[in-house]
Amino acid sequence: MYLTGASTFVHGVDTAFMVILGISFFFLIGITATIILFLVRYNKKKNPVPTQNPGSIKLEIIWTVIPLVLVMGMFYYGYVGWIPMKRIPDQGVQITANARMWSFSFRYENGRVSDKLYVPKDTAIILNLNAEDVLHSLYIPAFRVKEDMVPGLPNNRMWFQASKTGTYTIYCAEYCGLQHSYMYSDLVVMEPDEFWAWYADTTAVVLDIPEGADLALMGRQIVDRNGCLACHSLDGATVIGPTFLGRFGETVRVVTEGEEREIVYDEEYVRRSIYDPDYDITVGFRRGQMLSYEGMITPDEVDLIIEFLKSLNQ
Ligand code: HEC
Ligand SMILES: [Cu+2]
Repeated sequence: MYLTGASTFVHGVDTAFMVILGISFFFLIGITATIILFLVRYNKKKNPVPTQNPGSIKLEIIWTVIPLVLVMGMFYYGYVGWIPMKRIPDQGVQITANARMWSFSFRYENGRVSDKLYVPKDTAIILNLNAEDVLHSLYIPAFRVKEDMVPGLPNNRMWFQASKTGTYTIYCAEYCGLQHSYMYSDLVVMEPDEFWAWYADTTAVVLDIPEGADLALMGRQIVDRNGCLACHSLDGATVIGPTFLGRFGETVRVVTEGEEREIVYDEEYVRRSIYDPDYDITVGFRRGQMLSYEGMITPDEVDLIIEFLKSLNQ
């Protein structure tokens, strides 16, 4: 089963893994058997006078050469599995993967942005990795790929090629703060024609609100999708940022350009908090924790978030 993996890297990584696991098992069993054999054969009752062994060149050579061959074998399989990951092809679908505390987002060359990674099957996918705040790591276990995302590191890239359609999990594999364990997303592998149709569907970029839709519920989905709840609770508790519960329409104390002032928590305030979070800092909280969602959340989506926040007061 392990020969037909979800990506082209699975075979190489799994082969190296099985070789190392096999050698480890061979020694686990061999050494355990030798211990038991020696316990029986050379215990005090059976072998009352210990024999001095002055050394043996032959033995020294054997136990140097055999392990050398084995570790070189492990190295070979490891190297052969790893080198294709480092040879990033020139041609492929370029996607920018963006990480922030504590969510991923993916930007395509035509400007489409998504919180899940959608890719076509049997095509080289080149991810340009970008971390906005701290170290993150993009890990797709089913694909056997993982690469650290380092803030400010130029040419931070990884690539892979999917062999099977389906949905796989993407994890952040670098501890990046309190809600690190909530930082995951999906990788959706589609047939190429299906993918290109999705890619070209720019109407999806413009929000389509069906008649009679529950705006607050749509807002809730946007909040979920963007990972806001990692920092803002819905039950009144303070997490990293202030709670969303019962705040809309209230008066809040904020620090604006060093001056403390009172301001009404209204549409304008929410919009500014999302696009320019450091402009007003809610008293009791630190600046720089929330990053701007400019370019990630459209103004239409902000309106829906506002509807959701209002609904929390009812
Ligand atoms: C990494 C943590 C974090 C994430 C993620 C985050 N925020 Fe914030 N947010 C904060 C902090 C901290 C503050 C308070 C400091 C400030 O005003 O910038 C804040 C303030 C706010 C405020 C003002 C709240 C008040 O009571 O004064 C709003 C509104 C807000 N965030 C909305 C959002 C929305 C919507 C999202 C998701 C799109 C989001 N935040 C994602 C940390 C976060
Ligand atoms: Cu992370």
